[in-house]
Amino acid sequence: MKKALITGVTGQDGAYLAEFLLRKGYEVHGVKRRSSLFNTARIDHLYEDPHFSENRFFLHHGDLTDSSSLLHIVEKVRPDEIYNLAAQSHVQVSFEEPEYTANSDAIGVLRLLEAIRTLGLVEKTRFYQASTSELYGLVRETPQTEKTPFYPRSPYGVAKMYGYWITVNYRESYGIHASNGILFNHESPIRGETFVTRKITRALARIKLGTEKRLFLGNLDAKRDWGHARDYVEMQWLMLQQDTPDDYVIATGVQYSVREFVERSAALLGIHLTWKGKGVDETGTDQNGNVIVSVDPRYFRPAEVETLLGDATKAREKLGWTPQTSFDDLVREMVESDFKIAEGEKHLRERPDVGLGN
Ligand code: NDP
Ligand code: GDR
Repeated sequence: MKKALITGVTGQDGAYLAEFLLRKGYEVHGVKRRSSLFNTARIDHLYEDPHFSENRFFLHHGDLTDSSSLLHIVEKVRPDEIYNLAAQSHVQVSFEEPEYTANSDAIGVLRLLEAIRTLGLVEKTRFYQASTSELYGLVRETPQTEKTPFYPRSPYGVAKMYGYWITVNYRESYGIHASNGILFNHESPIRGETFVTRKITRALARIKLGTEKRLFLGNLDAKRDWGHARDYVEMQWLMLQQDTPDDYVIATGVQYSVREFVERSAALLGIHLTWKGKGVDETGTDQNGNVIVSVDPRYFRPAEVETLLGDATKAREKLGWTPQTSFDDLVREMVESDFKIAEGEKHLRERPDVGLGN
């Protein structure tokens, strides 16, 4: 039975990948951080009572900023494949925590590669690095391919650039089977709630049910190439099944603006919108009953990535990979899921007997 180690297993991609690898018959080990509240909501359904012998899913405490924990876990598990998905992954937060972001997103990659090297696992352990379209930042050509020059625009992007190159370097220097997936934005119903897509679907679902009034966003004109996380984790696995390691762009090749994402979500919910530059309105609607979407400069970034559009021809030709989920289906799935969650929240709030109504 093959063994995989996933860092960032409690995140969006970690949850989909763990599920995917368990279905493929892997023994899956995940690295999770200690936190004061439970942080395993996305993977709880995969976790089985460790007292049962057929259990194939295991969690270990560790942190990308702590070499000793990583060395210990890699030595204990001796995985066939490591998927490095852990990262401080929020671009705006990286401007507020640049040093921590560099420690986890840049040096963290080095720590894992060094663990493979120093533990003598170069021949055994294959390595996947979660690289990103944020590397392109101020884009030099459209669409972006594996050959497009990088120009990161945030401490996150700069840290990920180190992660990209150290992965290439350990492949070339030591012969580690190490690959970069340059993934464009990918979303899902379990996307973190502060990324723009989930923020939109969550807020509009609540607005529809009357439990929230307003939606405040930053740059509405930013354009992204949005795919579904479920499709993208399959590619992460495919990359490690190749005889030769390599780097691949993973994208849909279609681009929409943040404004279009809002419009599509609102249309599915039957919400009529009106756009407003600034200011706060107590009611949340204009005189015609249209829901107001406002721009709050608080969500502007010191340096913005205005437009991203990927060309995944190489992945299509070499890995046989194509995305399965269209933009419309992605938005629909997220809206439907958040509407159900919002209904549940509303139901609880309206039940004084469970004490959440006050
Ligand atoms: P999430 O933010 O949902 O998940 C990040 C994961 O990393 C969480 O499990 C988080 O733990 C963990 N983590 C954060 N910091 C540390 C640390 N110091 N040590 C150990 N674990 C840590 O991200 P996604 O699942 O969306 O993305 C997965 C990876 O892919 C990330 O590296 C991201 O940068 C990259 N990426 C994502 C894209 C996207 O559109 N989703 C596109 C391109 C790249 P906790 O749950 O405790 O916070
Ligand atoms: P991104 O995703 O920065 O592309 O990074 P995010 O959803 O945060 O932003 C996308 C675009 O929307 C604009 N925007 C807002 N963003 C947020 N979060 N909140 C808002 O209110 C808002 N209003 C407008 C942003 O300015 C931006 O242009 C994601 C992460 O998953 C990274 O880890 C990953 O590497 C890249 O995608 C590819």
